[in-house]
Amino acid sequence: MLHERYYEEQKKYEELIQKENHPIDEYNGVMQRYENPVLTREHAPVFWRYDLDLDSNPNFQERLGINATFNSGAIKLNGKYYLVARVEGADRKSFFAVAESSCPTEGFRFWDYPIRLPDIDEEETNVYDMRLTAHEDGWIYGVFCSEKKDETDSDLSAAVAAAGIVRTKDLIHWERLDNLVTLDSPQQRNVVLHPEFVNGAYAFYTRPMDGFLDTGSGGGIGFGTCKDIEHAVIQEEKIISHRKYHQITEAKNGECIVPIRTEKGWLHIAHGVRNTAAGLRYVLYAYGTDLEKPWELTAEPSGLLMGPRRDERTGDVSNVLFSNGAIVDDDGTIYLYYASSDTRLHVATTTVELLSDYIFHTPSDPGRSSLCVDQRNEMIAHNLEILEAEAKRG
Ligand code: M1P
Repeated sequence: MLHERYYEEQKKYEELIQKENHPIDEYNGVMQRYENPVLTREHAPVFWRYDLDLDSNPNFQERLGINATFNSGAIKLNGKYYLVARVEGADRKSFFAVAESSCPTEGFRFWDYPIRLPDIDEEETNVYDMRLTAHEDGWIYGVFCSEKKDETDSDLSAAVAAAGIVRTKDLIHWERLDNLVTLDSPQQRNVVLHPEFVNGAYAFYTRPMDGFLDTGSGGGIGFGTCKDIEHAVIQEEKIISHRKYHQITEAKNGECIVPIRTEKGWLHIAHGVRNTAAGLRYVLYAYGTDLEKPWELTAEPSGLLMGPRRDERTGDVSNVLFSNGAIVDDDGTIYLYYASSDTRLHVATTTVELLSDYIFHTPSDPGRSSLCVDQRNEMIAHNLEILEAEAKRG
């Protein structure tokens, strides 16, 4: 026998999973948002949260609450769409769980059990933000943040972030490899594995940091290679997408998704962070790199691709858009899974063609208000000529 409330909660859960999702009425020619989040805390199965045993839980209380489901890796396998989400328990610890759907924009349902990662370090306190790379070597790699307390610092919140690495073929069996070592950077977060060998080596996008929160002297998104993925050591990181004064990346930035191969070069989506009186503001931006030399920047569109809008602005860590997963479908549609305010996960779509157009044809940030006005006025003047000619044509 089950508590009567179980049936109500289970009904709400099923209704949520089966809810349709539609594009919203907002246009910019690049990214199309959808009305409903694809994962929320309510997507966690009832049996993850409640003890269903009437003897030990006669009042049907939530025993192991879920606080949020957000930053998610993404991959398509055998015709199904998979998200490896960051699920945060009420206890503040994050873990990974696979959600599956036959539709990329709705219907995601968590598998019965969260992922049990091989536990290789008893000091590892928290794990989060897994990027999934289907590598040309045949493995699917998951690169994530592995966090532990900094015992050398008397500040109770001091921590050390490193890039943990796992690999799988089926999202069920996971093999844990050594954490990434970067000789020049004491801490790492937002590390992404490039999907192809580069000059015969594995290549990583890194985010060198001096400390846990501040990137300090870390200049932006780095690029480094290593021969041995099982004991990955990067000798040197070259900065490819720089933090810049008074731009969206001023405080820090980080690679979001696995870069997308096109004939014109690699398409990248990253996050940029600036400081404000209300705290840090995280937005998504895009850039392009050379096909043969992915460490060479070839296009740097001005400003943000997506920033927090409407309900996305508020949550546990407000004013944050963050992404660590996208799926490029067979027809060229890109499903970008992005989280808002460290609370819930959304989807937005574009195509390889549209994102490529955006990256390679959006002008760069000229760096100063005066030059930005010149840049805009030049476009306005040209547009007014076009409109005038059109008006004359009747
Ligand atoms: O809280 C916003 C984000 O903060 C971190 O990202 P970054 O290292 O760039 O500051 C991560 O903890 C991320 O999970 C989180 O969404």
